Amino acid sequence: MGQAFRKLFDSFFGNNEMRIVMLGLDAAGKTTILYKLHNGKVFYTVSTIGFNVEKVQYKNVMFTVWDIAGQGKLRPFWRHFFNNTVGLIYVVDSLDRERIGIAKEEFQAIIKDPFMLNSVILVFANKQDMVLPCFSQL
Ligand SMILES: Nc1nc2c(ncn2[C@@H]2O[C@H](COP(=O)(O)OP(=O)(O)O)[C@@H](O)[C@H]2O)c(=O)[nH]1
Ligand SMILES: [Mg+2]
Repeated sequence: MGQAFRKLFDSFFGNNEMRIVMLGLDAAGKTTILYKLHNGKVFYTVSTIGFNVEKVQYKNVMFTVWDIAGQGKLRPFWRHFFNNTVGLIYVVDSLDRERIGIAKEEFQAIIKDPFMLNSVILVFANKQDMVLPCFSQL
């Protein structure tokens, strides 16, 4: 997965500085993906509104990552992060069938935000390595 991600980013992005937000429900795999971009340096900031934000610089791309709570509590604060972002990576845990509806609702709310209207969007169906063994048992 890490190799594929690195190749994707290397081919898409030039040298301009840009900001990308990576969002998803907790345990979707966001932090793991960040660490797979292993040239980057991950640092954490605890914001005043009480949730953890991770940031990593990979080449010329600054990623800001946080968990979507699923109850819309953080929505009023999104615009502080969405401003000036060129893209959204929305990470979904392909195994988490129970919360797929919540993941969908949150995604729809995010892409309706006025700051996201011109953003490029990637929905990353994570944990595919676990999905295939499930299918083979059917
Ligand atoms: N099988 C599998 N597990 C993964 C994958 N990505 C992340 N995980 C696991 O999912 C759990 C949550 O990952 P984490 O990166 O902390 O999720 P976050 O809350 O979105 O940052 C951890 O136990 C990871 O090892 C993947 O592609 N496949
Ligand atoms: Mg995390």
